[in-house]
Amino acid sequence: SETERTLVLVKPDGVTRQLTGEVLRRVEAKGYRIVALELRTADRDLLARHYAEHQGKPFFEPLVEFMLSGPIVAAVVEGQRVIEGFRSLAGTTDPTAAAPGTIRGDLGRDWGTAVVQNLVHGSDSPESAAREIGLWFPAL
Ligand code: DAT
Ligand code: MG
Repeated sequence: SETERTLVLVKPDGVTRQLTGEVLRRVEAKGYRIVALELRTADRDLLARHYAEHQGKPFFEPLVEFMLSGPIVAAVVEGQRVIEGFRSLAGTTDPTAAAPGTIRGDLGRDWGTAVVQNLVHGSDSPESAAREIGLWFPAL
């Protein structure tokens, strides 16, 4: 298999809870390489593009509002099969159900909010990764 790149986001809940280092530590300890890294506050247009697949769903507006609620750490991470590998490190979407040992399973929980706050984003396919890296790091 060839080297892949994926987009990793530490979402506003992760940055606010000061878990950025913990997330990046796990990425690096797994042996993946951080090739781009930025702390930024997103805007609505970027988030609408990023989450285009979820437009029209009941959690879309709460999701965008949550992602606008504070700074995000965006990273491009590289390695063999890193797209699948980071999704595995992150754990399943619902942090209550996510397996212990994963970022979401160890560090996340249900806070009773309209959108699931689960600390991190990882691209879900090579097509998504290319599209999302283009949105967040157009110069790469
Ligand atoms: P993932 O982030 O695991 O790829 P996704 O792409 O299906 O999950 O959804 C994007 C985010 O939206 C997810 O991280 C949390 C939130 N979300 C997903 N499904 C939800 C639901 N049924 N209710 C509330 N929030 C949801
Ligand atoms: Mg997704």
